[in-house]
Amino acid sequence: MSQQHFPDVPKIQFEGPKSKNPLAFKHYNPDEVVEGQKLRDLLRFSVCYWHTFRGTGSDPFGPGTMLRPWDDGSNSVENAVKRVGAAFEFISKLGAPFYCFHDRDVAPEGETLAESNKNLDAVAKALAEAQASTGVKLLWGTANLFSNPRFMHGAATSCNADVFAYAAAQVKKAIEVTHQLGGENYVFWGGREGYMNLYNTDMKRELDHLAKFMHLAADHAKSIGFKGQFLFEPKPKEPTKHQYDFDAAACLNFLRAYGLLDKVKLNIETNHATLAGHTMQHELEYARIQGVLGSIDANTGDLLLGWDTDQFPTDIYLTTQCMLVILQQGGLKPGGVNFDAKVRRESFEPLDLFHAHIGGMDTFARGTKIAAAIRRDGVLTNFVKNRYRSFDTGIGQKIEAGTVTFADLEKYMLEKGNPTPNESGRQEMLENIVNDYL
Ligand code: XLS
Ligand code: NI
Ligand code: NI
Repeated sequence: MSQQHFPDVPKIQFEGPKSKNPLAFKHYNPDEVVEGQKLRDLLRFSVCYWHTFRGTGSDPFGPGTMLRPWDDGSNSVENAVKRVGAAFEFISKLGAPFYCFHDRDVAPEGETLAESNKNLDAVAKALAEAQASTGVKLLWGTANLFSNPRFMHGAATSCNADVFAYAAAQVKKAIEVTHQLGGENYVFWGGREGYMNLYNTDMKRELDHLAKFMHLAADHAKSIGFKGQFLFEPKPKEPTKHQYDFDAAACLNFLRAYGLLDKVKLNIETNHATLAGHTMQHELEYARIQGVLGSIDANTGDLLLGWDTDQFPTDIYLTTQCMLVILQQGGLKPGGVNFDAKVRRESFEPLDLFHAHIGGMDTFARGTKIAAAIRRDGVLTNFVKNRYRSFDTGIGQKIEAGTVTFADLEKYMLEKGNPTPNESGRQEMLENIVNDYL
């Protein structure tokens, strides 16, 4: 691989918290062991192809701003293959073990499905070679079922059966390429699977179709021997007014209702949690307790802008809260921490891609160590355990065991008269304690 796209950037090294070198990790030491795992294996960082190598910096008010000297701006396969070189040089210099892509990020869409498949095969060959020469692996693949105008009414939930068929063919190919490249997961984000207005929508039929689509995908994966984990990515809105994969709870209800729970887990994204009116910690914890926390798309929104701004995570509180949940389940494997994040429109130089990812990785490494320290001391777990102790013995134990009726509880309370007095929830004290660890 020719090392020529980022000539001024060396391989990023861990230099420790005292370093002032902006092109070094201060906190992410891939070999450091936390709760029995090397940070490299615990965090499984991934660079996303779409924002990092295809993002132009355009917004609704103006065109792209990004300087990407390796990219000639054409839609040719040749350009796509050249971009693979730049991408893998970037990912290797950064030291991220994984990357993720949509079919249409890596290879240009052709005039026909056959031509698009051929383009994808050509670029997949270059990706396979780049993976082999750098050791970078594929965390997950997915299909872009939202950009092309054919998907205006959705893909699996389109009212047009031919569009369903087209989407199925596209996902079939995307799963095959993901399999061929050793991808460890496959993601469904329902781009336009939702509605703008119920006047023209048969919601029942659309949900049935979405479930049918996932079952067909799982069947196909089985038939080709793809053992990767399927992941469903919640997002409440944008581009549609209501997306069917609204949040972790809605996704879980969907998976359970349609018999997909043993086939699909969740890929939780921070900015999507915010748009759903939840914290990321809530979404992660909800998924975890239900056994479906598969992977995360790490980013953050801006509370003053109401859309998916996909900024890099730089908030240590946020990553600490994420890692409290992730450590509780022992990591995300085979999932990982994918930076579904983009540099700002004003950060248009290639170097900014390094600053952004280094910051994200360091912020997660810090969050991991802080969360591990909190867990080691047991401050939160002990408090929570003690808070619910009335369910460990006596009447509480009987309630949990399911051995009492409403009549029994009435009798108990009539005899006792009044409940044992409540105790403080001590929220402020706990917030102060968490601050002590930062
Ligand atoms: C968009 C989603 C998308 C998925 C992959 O908001 O986050 O990038 O992660 O299709
Ligand atoms: Ni995402
Ligand atoms: Ni997103």
